[in-house]
Amino acid sequence: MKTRSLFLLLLFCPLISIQAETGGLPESEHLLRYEQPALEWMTSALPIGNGRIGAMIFGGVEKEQIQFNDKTLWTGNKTERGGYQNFGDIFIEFKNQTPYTAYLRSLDMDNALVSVAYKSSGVAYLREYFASYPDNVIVMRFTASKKGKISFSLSLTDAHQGTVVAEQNRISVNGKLTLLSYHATLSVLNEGGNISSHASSIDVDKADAITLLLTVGTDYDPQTLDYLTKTNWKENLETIGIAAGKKSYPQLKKNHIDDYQSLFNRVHLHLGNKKPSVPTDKLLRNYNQGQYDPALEILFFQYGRYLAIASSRAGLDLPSNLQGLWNNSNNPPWGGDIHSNINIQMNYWPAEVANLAECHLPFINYIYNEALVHESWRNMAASLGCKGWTLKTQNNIFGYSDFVYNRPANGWYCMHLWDKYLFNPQREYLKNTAYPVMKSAVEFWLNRLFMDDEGKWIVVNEWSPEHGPWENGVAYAQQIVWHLFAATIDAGKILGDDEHFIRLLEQKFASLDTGLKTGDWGQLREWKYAADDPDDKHRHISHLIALYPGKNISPLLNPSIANAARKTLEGRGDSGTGWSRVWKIAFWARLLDGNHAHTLLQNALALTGDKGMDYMDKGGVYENLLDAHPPFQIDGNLGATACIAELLLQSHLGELHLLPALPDKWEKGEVKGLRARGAFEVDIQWEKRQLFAARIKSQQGGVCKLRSSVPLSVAGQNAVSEKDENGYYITIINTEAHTSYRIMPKK
Ligand code: FUC
Repeated sequence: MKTRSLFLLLLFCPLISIQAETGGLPESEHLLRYEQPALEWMTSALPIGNGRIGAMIFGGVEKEQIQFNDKTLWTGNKTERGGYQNFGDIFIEFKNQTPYTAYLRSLDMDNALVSVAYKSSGVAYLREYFASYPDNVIVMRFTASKKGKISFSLSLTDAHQGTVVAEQNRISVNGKLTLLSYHATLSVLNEGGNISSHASSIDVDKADAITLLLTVGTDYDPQTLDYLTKTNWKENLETIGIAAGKKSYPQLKKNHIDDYQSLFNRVHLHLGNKKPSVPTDKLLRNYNQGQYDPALEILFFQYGRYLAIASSRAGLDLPSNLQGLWNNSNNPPWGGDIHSNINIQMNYWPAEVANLAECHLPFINYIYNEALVHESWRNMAASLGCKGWTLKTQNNIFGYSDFVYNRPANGWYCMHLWDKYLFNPQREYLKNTAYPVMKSAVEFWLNRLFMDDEGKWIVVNEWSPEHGPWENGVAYAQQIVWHLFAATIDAGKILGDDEHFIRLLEQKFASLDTGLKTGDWGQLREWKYAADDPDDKHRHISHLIALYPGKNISPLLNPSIANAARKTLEGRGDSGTGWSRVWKIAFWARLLDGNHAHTLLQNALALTGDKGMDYMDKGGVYENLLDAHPPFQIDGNLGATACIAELLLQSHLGELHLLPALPDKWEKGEVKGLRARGAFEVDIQWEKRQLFAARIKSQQGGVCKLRSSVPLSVAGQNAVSEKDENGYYITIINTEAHTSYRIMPKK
């Protein structure tokens, strides 16, 4: 053996053995870690999920609590609102594990794995938890460094009045809610020792290692007209449990990690930082006390991606809700519903840009099903004397919609359908999924427009969520209808088989009020008639929807309107609920003001312990980095990822703007794997706040227009970089499909 490798071996040997002995903390780059068990569900427990089922892990040493959910477990039906429900808890009372030392609890985002490690009486204990998408189960594994050291009593509580029965090595639960029935099975697989069952609990005595498998399900099916599955759902759950039980723990873990990493590993963000050397709660506290560390911002960015994967996977056509899928209450805030006036949309902002297009599908398919397959949203349009479909603000999973009308939500939902196409143009998808839904929404609005004295088409009687008067021509509605018509015209032209309709739509569109008007204090008007209060700090800023996620306000397009948007934002201030702070990151990014956007990012990362309802300015994050409205609401987490991406890459104007809003604090860094409209994948490196190198991977070929603040050259191409009237350089590449282009600043 060469001296150097021997040296390395000696150097790393002690490390390896310490790790094996303690079970160790995962060596992950993206780790939330804590040196104490979670005390509270909302603020400190750690989430796992496979897009359908999930759990919150507390990590208590003597008493472990694993609260679990199934995204479909709802009370209510087509006519009764109901609410998203807690499924239940698993409690494990361990024996002989106190006192303990060296406690570590972590969520490893690189592997989607929660771990708990500690030592007691010379024994190192390790627990691992994950929710597997490929095997469709929640897996829990307990090991110890010595044989025969695992003894506990296991029980499961159903959050409703179902029956809980323990038999042999299984605890099963059966129950029924308003419409849906549910079932869960928890199996105990022991290596060594003994297990015995009692009425509703199981005892494990002196085992070497234990694997617990949890299968959970309901008879919900979003594709059938009565929302009930026609399959043998309980038998299927049994089969899933049996199949998982036949696999070894390493095999289950490998399946899970391979699947998860195929999504998570697509995007990397580095901000010239090192891995945090302190636990996450400390990191957060330090950050809040002025010890700036971009490592926290990276964790926040990647946490949104982790949570998107954990709460929304292809296969179940049901979007994540106000809490993703994590909920420990049978009366959660707003019923844990699907809220249409910002929240559900924000949940899906990261899907395309943060390279998780598959995770968008539950929302896309939900929109399609509710708009075209089920009746409720079409009936609502019909009851207003209109064609097409529309909805209200609060929505359960059975098409039931209440609270006030939020008619423009149909257009806002269609932005998602259209954006999905722009990021990955697929004709079949456009023709069969997006266009029919978009056209139907357009038909609704064609019935609700009237022409005002100035010869403009105006939307009748709308609101600006959730304040002020109902009026004609409200900016929120006008802007959404503008985006809907613009997108539908583009879509119709691409498909080329609906010419008559598109011609008619173009005529309307030409005289449509854009909802972009400035007001008396230089602001963008929220209402056409009512005055805007300069001191209004309302959390919703719906009249800037054309700035983000829309595309019709930009300093590059209409600078005076963009200035008015800036005035509006200055008026609204830099505070707000969790999601409101996050939305403002994107607004400032789109105004190309990276520093102001970064202030909002810092405000979004305000550490809070507030769990009570607040509508004003108590937003931030909890110790476990879950976003606080307050209370916990996941939109702020998922939205933040998309908004951070807007600082580095924007593509809404039909061009790839590289580093459009880089904050001064991000002096040096690298992002890999972001996606841009036009089917491009983008890596960017920067140093001294200037672009250093980039790589554009063209997936489908076609023209790629780059915007940058420095002139660029493209390796192997004769691309010219020309300065435009805004002082940016424009570089055009004619790309070939499946080809990468290396970009450098011109010397
Ligand atoms: C909207 C917001 C609230 C909250 C609720 C779930 O109505 O105005 O702040 O986020 O949704």
